[in-house]
Amino acid sequence: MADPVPVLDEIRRLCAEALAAVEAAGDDDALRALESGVLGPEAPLGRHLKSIPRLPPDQRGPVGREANEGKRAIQAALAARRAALEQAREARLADLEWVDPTLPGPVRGGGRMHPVMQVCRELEDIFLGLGFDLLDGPWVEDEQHNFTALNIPADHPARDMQDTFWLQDGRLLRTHTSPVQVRTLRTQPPPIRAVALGRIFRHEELDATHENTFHQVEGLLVDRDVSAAHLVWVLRTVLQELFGRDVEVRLRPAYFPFVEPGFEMDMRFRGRWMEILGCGLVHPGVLRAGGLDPDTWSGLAFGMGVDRIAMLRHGIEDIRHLMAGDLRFLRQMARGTDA
Ligand code: FA5
Repeated sequence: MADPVPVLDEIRRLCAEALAAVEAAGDDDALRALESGVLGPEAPLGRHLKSIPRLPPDQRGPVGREANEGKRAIQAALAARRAALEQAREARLADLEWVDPTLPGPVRGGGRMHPVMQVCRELEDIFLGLGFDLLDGPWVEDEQHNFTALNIPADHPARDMQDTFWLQDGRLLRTHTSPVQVRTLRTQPPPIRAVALGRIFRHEELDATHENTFHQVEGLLVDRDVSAAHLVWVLRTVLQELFGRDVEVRLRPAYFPFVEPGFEMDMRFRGRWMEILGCGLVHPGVLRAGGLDPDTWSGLAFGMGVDRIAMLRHGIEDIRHLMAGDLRFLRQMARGTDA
């Protein structure tokens, strides 16, 4: 029969050791190991608890009380330690997530506007200032809008002037912005004063002034008694706004089936002439295709190569730089961080 005093001392010692170990435990795993190592049925304290029924009746009370109180104290210490560890973990996470909104933000390289887009925005501003509306048209067009309604029927040699990317369904990538003329005539009553800026596509042989993907600004003005003098005034005003007073341009007669008369305008660049636009007075057949009576209405139209304007603007010697996407090149023409 065991002497109760040494048993009680041993239980107290076991409990004190267990409580100290719980206090020192650094994580959940350590707490779990302690729990089974101290309170499990095969652990010393567990064995004492199990032995209570076999003790003499006068010892059962004190040993049982001591062992059960110790067990409860250890369980409470385990729960408290678990809660403290969890709190510390949350505090660490909160520390990591803490943001000081008063600190300056990270410095990022700002975007820059592409030189062609810079010219597009400037042209938009100038035309808006002259009272023109801004229009848009689809890149994928049909033959009717791109050619037929512009007086270029299927067998017309003028189709060869704009080598075309055809889609399998018979549609095409627009070869100029002039289809927007057709769309506008069909949907807007005159008087009309509108421009459309956008991307166009031609199956071109590439060189320093010819790309296969480039941009045009199409202009259309329809009113009564529109003359070539109005055309020249609009173009000269726009170019002077863009380049200043000393712009040197020349107008040459040219053939486009959708205007009559038709012209091309060149601008002096590095001592040579560079063609920048086609223009003319809207052909009566185009007005008629748009539902207007050519005896009442007349119009002027032009299509300007925006990429070539960007070349003149920045002194770029080869148009192929513009769509090549080389940032070292583009950064030289960067304007601000307003892109
Ligand atoms: C046309 O595209 C006509 N639609 C313009 C027009 C509109 C005439 C309204 C009359 C009335 P053209 O093919 O010439 O015309 O092109 C017009 C301008 O686009 C040219 O003057 C040139 O500045 C530019 N351009 C033409 N082909 C290319 C190319 N491959 N790469 C870069 N720019 C080009």
